[in-house]
Amino acid sequence: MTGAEAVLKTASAAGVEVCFANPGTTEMALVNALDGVPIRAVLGLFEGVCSGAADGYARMTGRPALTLLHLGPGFANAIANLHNARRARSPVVNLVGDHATWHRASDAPLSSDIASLARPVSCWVRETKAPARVALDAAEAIAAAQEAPGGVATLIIPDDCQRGEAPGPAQSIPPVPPRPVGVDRIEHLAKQLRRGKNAALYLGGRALSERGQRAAGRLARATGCRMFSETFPARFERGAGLPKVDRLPYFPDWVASFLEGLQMLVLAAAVEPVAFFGYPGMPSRLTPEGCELLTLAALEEDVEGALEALADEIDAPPAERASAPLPPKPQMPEGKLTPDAVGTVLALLQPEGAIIVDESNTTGIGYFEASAAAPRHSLLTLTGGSIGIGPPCATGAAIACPDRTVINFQGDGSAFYTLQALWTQAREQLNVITLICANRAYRILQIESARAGVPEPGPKALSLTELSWPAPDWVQVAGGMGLPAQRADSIESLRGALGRALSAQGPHLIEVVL
Ligand SMILES: Cc1ncc(C[n+]2csc(CCOP(=O)(O)OP(=O)(O)O)c2C)c(N)n1
Repeated sequence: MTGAEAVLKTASAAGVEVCFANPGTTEMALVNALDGVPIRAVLGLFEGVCSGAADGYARMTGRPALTLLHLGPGFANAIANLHNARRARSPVVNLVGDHATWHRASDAPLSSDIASLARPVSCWVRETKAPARVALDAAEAIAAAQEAPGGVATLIIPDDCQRGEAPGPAQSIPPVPPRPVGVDRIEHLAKQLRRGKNAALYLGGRALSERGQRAAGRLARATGCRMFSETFPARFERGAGLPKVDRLPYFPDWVASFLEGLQMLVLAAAVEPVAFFGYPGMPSRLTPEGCELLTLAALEEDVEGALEALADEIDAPPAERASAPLPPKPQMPEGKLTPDAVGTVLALLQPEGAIIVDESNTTGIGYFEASAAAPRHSLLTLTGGSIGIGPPCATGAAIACPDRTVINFQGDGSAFYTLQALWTQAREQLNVITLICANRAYRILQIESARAGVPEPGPKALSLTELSWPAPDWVQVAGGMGLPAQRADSIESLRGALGRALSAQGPHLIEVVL
């Protein structure tokens, strides 16, 4: 068997089911070996689509997909969304082809230092040295990606190691599971929470699963503490039947009023909140002065188990009796199609079990509140601030969950980074509805600039934050990629377009003109 066959047989035996690929000559042995394994091969027309799709897939399954990338330049194109995957702590396994070992010294045009590109976004990087080693390296990469809390593993495989003779696939290596939290810490935290201070649970990672939130809800009911999520959660289970969990706001002055008076912040698979950017005169750390910071579970620890143990320790009533009443549903908006109206229409129409990939940026500010009482859904956000995650992440989520409707609530500026994902959605006939929020601007940059004291930007500054000329025509863009598309410029037309898209199969795009 060749090294390439051994790698893919190893991956398949370890439970890998999908490969998001954009290959080249140095990956053709792996490409050809894909026909010999039950791994779905999905072509992305840009490497950032492959990496973002692997992230979305991992967020919905908890398991890694493969990406297949072409040497240093292919990997470089994938980096921005690997950065988001790293921040989401998504398990992802990158297979990167390289020149044959004997060809390296010639410094051929595509040669580069792939490992140096990979290190900043990867928790594990290795370059295979021999075909006899390659399957074992693949098994280790897959285990490393899944080691709690999850990360990006990058395996660089020279062409001759793919083509050379390998002894066979390697045995799967069981990944290191989340570490349990010790009884001492649970008892200490129970004592602290009982002191009746103004306390809050700060939830990230698996604390935002249904199980995590139910346990957190018991704690909140029993102690009166608040609970809120990270600003940009990787996956947040939400909607009817779950306790109401707030979300930490984005701007530091909003955070200051949100956290005012807080005396104790308990970290549950989240790290201490910091400002997204360094604003002059504002602190980097957002925890109020004098507020105690306690860790219930670090990122690599079993936060769901820890929340349950803590709730039991303080004798909190069980989840059934503790489930909070739902906030009221918002009214269907009337009048102009404002950003808030778009979010409210979406919240009112999204179906049971929807996966919402939210990269709507300024348009979606009101959506989080509006959707608190929506039917059960999963919310996936931009974890690493590197825009262009939405369309690929929605693609990967749809492949992970073919029976659920994926709605990509998407800023137009951000969509342009990875719009090739639409083509993959059409080719794979995925159930993704993309709502393009066509404000035809980088609105957040305009807002940040005004907040920094520049109310009237000059013509050059304006030209660098405006997309209005030429006005992008998203209906044509979608048509060119093979997707049916509609345009909505009023609340009525948005309701109609979304209703039609929801009752059809396959991908759709709606350009929402704001
Ligand atoms: C990779 C990357 N490039 C550039 C930026 C800077 N940036 C942040 S938001 C943004 C514009 C977003 O525009 P859009 O998606 O239309 O949302 P809006 O702000 O208009 O709501 C830009 C360019 C970034 N965060 N990441």
